[in-house]
Amino acid sequence: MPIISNKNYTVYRDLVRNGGDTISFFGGEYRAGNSPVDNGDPSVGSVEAGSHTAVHRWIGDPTQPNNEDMGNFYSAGYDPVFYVHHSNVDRMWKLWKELGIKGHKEPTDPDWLNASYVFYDENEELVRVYNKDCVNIRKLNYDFIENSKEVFPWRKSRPARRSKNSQVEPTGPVETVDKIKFPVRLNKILKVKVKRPAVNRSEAEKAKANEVLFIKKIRYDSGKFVKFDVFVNDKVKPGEITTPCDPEYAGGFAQIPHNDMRNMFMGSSARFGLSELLEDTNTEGEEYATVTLVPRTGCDDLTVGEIKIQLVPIVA
Ligand SMILES: [Cu+2]
Repeated sequence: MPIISNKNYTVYRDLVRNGGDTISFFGGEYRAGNSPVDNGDPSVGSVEAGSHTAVHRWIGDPTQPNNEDMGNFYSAGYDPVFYVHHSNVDRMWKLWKELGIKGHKEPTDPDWLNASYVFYDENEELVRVYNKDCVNIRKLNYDFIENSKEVFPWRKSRPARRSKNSQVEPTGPVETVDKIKFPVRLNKILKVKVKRPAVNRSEAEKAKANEVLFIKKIRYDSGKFVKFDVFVNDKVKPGEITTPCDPEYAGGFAQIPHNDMRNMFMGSSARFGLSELLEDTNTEGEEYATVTLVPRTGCDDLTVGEIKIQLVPIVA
């Protein structure tokens, strides 16, 4: 699949399919006083998890010992492209907000609004910047020069619905998730059936809550690049390959390494929006979803502690 169309599907996944609510888009909450690692593994947000991490990995130089500069936390900011790249992450935030989809709401918690950071300005003076001052980018005296959201090719990049006669029921037994002994090591493909909270939801029910797949308590060596992909209800015929442009591809979990944290294990989790995926794979009526985790790199000692599907209320 050409990289250019693949890219549009990735952005659609980041901004629409996997970013259906505040935490799914921005990521889990980090609170002062809680250690990130012990804090119940806050999830990665879709604004960061897909295209953002892929670009870090793609630009990082594989001939350097730690994929410098963009491919490692300590060195990413040495590359001038880092600032362009993160401006685009900021732009993705704006686009997500302006899509006008119910549930696309910024956090309103005062702890978040009043969180602050210090930076040096152009005069080498220390300045404190609050989250609440960054919500409205016009206050920051810049904008992105685009006024028609309709022009973005990714907006039309919802994967095409799979035709029923191209689907086959998988052969061979697949364990249900309650039979799996967690934590499970992802040194090989893991395929499990996960019970869904509801089947055949009406449009009114879908407007009230998103169906979300949670991969929780992921523990990984933060000194290396890790990535696994997640497929749901993949029923393509044997020999056919499911690509990131197909509806069965839920997304991936990927982390850029910290060079100074080799053999230090970090906790995280991931969320994947299922509502559109189930529609597009003709599987809304199935009691179980078949979830496949495919390790791609660095997963030999990565473990997963929990897999479940829940309804996440959509806050108006
Ligand atoms: Cu980044």
